[in-house]
Amino acid sequence: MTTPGLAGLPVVWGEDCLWHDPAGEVWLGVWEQGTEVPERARVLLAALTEAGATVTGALPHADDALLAVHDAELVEHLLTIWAQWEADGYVSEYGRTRVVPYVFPTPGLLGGLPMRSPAAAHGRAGRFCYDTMTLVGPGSWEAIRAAADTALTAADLVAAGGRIAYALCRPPGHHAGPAAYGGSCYLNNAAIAAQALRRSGAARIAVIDIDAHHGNGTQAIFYDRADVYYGSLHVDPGAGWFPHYVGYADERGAGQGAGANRNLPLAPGTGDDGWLAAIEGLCADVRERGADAVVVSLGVDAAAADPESPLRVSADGYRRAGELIGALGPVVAVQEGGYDLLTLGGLVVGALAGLLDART
Ligand code: SP5
Ligand code: ZN
Repeated sequence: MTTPGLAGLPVVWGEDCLWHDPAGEVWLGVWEQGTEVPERARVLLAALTEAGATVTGALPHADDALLAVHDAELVEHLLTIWAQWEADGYVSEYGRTRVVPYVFPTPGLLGGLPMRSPAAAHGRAGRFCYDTMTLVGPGSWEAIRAAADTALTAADLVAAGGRIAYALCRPPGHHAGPAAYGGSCYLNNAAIAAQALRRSGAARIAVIDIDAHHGNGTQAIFYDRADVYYGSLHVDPGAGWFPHYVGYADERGAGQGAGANRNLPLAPGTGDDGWLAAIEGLCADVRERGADAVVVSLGVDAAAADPESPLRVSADGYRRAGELIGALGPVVAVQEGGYDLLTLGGLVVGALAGLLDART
């Protein structure tokens, strides 16, 4: 007999999030099993239901909410690339069952020349994608779009006066930038929710990203803005961890956004004490700046058992993180990473219970 701990918590869920099955990832040139699997969502849904949360369906939202943070070309690419890949015979003639890029238009390749849209789908595949791990296949777009609707529906609940709402979405989003996708992320669900909250009248938003990895996409989207603070704690990219090139402490924002970006890189092996101290540091920023609503990028891959990060956070650590963040104000929690199927459910339930229990 378990004690329901999430009574009254709205969990927004869209069945279409299950359609995306990357069927692996190409890592260091080799096709591997991959960890961002549909089963993650099933596990979370079961755990949250068991804990007494109220599951509510994701509602469709217009594309303008996506286009408020992403370039139209990226959205169009994600919408069309699989159909073109299939129609052009990459599956039937060459056995390439997923879209995997092989050429990337880096600044060094372009040398200052304008971006092109290559005629061949295998050339175009790398235009917006920055790694080989973020594959597109049948059903990917439906899930990508459903994940955004899930985050938007959760944002609506908080905009309407709710204190907490949770978006049970996949694929995750925080590595997706204005015109770039990677890191198992395609559209930035958390950034889309944050911008929707701005549009519904909240003047100042704080995004707190507790996924084990730096949310380079969210940072890029809001880097020059003062109205959306971005704070992240994550395994130090300088110690050899994804996303390698971004997520350093000296990235503090630019222009109007100078000072509104905070990165707290953590050494591999960091456990509850160091991790929670960093969260408290981000919370202090938010209290000082003020925020009308908080978006939490709720990845639970900093947990000790997770295969994708070397951080060592416990289930109790996640609960205490929820208590710290929930005290800041209304919260939209958006699911990001978290890959250990055996512990995933308990970690998210703990974090959400902490948010619910927080004293505001
Ligand atoms: C949302 C999110 O958590 N994205 C994680 C992206 C980091 N992925 C890095 C993957 C590195 C390769 N993993 C290989 C695991 C051992 N096979
Ligand atoms: Zn992560």
